Amino acid sequence: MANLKKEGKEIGLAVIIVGDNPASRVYVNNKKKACEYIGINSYEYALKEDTTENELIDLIKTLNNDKKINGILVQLPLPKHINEEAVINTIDVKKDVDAFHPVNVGKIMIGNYDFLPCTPAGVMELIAESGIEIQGKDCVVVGRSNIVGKPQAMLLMQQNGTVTICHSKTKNLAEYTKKADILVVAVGKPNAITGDMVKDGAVVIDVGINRIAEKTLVGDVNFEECEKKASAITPVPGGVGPMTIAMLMKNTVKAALIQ
Ligand code: L34
Repeated sequence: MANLKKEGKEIGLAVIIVGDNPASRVYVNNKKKACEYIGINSYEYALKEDTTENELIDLIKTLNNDKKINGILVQLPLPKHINEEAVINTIDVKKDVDAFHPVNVGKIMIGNYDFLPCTPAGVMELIAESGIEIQGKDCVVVGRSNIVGKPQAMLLMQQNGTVTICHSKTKNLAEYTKKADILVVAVGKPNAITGDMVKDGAVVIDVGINRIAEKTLVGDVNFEECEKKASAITPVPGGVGPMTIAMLMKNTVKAALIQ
């Protein structure tokens, strides 16, 4: 297996985690493992829950100027006393491997971008690698978050899908989901999509990760029911989550190349 470091390429990713959200801890650990696997130097900054916004912003400014750091990722969510927008706005646009900075978000909207946000990019990769065509398909995205729903809809549209965005105020959600050839769900609620809401032969992509018991993870989609109808469906765990991490690795390599 190729390994960047063994090939003499030094690439650095800074991962900042604030507080002790157990899910964030798992995700950050998985990111560090992926870095190790492909040979990216990962630098973890685990900050205390009571870190101030200014302290976090100062750390980002230091990392912006650090030559050995090519990518900076601030794991979300942040504690409530910290303004996420102010923090994201501080990240150097060229080191923004999450593509959350408004400049990068704007570039995606225009269609001329360096980085794509990792989760929607992972979904696009899954669709492409499965040989599923998007052009002309009815695509329904359930959820309108800045990190998944909105950019996901944009990417599907750029691939010539006909895109509908549904959200918590959508009247009669099933009416929309039943029309979807490609259904992407990112709402953070178990069983948000049941079998009766899915068209025969649909492609169902489940972005949700919900902890329903100490060790039990489920997505937003009722897998057992929807599997019977879907032509392709992603599981949770082992579906979109690992793709998110793969896309982070891709963005980090790209950041190093750009710099
Ligand atoms: N800044 N914050 C920033 N960037 C991101 O791209 C994320 N996201 C989301 C949360 N906050 C973020 C992630 O990294 C979600 N996310 C993420 C990353 C990895 C996994 C899931 C979500 C993952 O590894 N999922 C495994 C199971 C993990 C487990 O056992 O809990 C899976 O197989 O789905």
